[in-house]
Amino acid sequence: MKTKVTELLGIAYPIIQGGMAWVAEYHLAAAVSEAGGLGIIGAGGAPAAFVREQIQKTKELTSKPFGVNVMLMNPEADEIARVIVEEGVSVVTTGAGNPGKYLAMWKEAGIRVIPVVASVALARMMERAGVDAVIAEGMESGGHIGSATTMTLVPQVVDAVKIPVIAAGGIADGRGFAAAIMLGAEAVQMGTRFVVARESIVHENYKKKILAAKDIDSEVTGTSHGHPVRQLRNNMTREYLKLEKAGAPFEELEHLTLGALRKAVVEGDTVNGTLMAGQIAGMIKEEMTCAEMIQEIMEQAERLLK
Ligand code: TUI
Repeated sequence: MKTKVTELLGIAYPIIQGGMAWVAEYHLAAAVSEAGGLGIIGAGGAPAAFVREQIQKTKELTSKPFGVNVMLMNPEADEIARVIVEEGVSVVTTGAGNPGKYLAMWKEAGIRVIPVVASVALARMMERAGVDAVIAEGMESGGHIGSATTMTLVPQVVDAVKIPVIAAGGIADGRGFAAAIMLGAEAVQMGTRFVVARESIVHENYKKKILAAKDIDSEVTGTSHGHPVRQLRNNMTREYLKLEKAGAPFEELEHLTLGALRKAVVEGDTVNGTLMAGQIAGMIKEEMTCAEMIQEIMEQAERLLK
């Protein structure tokens, strides 16, 4: 299936894997790229040296295009931005901020730059700054989110900019893919579905929680201090929301979440870890390889779009 995004990125299918912190490491990224989508290494809060190693390991597993996601709150974001250029990565996505200060360097290096935006205003600003496309991410997504839903954000961003728009948030099958195309998107980005890919190194306990999740099993923590994060309900979210409701200071809340994503992904702590996942987790029932997933989604979508 050809779209402006498959052309822009040199990939077979317009499916991008979300650059999830801790989750999106080189095995997953390489598997998605090998399957014809765009695999992405999620730099998350990792040091620049670790990101460089991840890039090099991905190159050993695939010769197809792949990307790196820069989480802009990372204290080493400046160094990571340079590592991406030095390693000749072809696509960069960004999250949780405005990547403006890196654009000139990345564009000069011939890198395709695709920021995640959660509003029309940022999408417009990014287009003016010269990015190649934007990912419009709705609040159905897991992790750090904005406040507009995918259904409302995607068509409004599509109307506001001329560059291609990639839809994210709440998409995990061919129906969601087809709906995104109907809203004017040129590709989709999926996160939660790839967390449970066979090639994903995420702890079995975390995967089981996603596979068992129902439609209303996620909570949004951190709204009171401007960093809303969607994750599956557990002991951690119950504690957090109780404290947040009581007006606990940011430092106390932050203490609760420190290292909690790692705890969930690496140690499989589903009680006190942060099980970031989108609202579509309730629909995901089976672990599959990335290639199986992408084939299934494309077949279903192409049938529907006809
Ligand atoms: O970035 C994400 N999702 C993430 S980042 C992350 S790491 C983390 N871990 C623990 C606590 C908090 C974060 C986990 N999930 N998605 C992309 C995204 N970007 N969603 C929303 C935004 C966004 C928000 C505001 C992008 C730009 C923005 O603009 C602010 C500005 O400066 O204009």
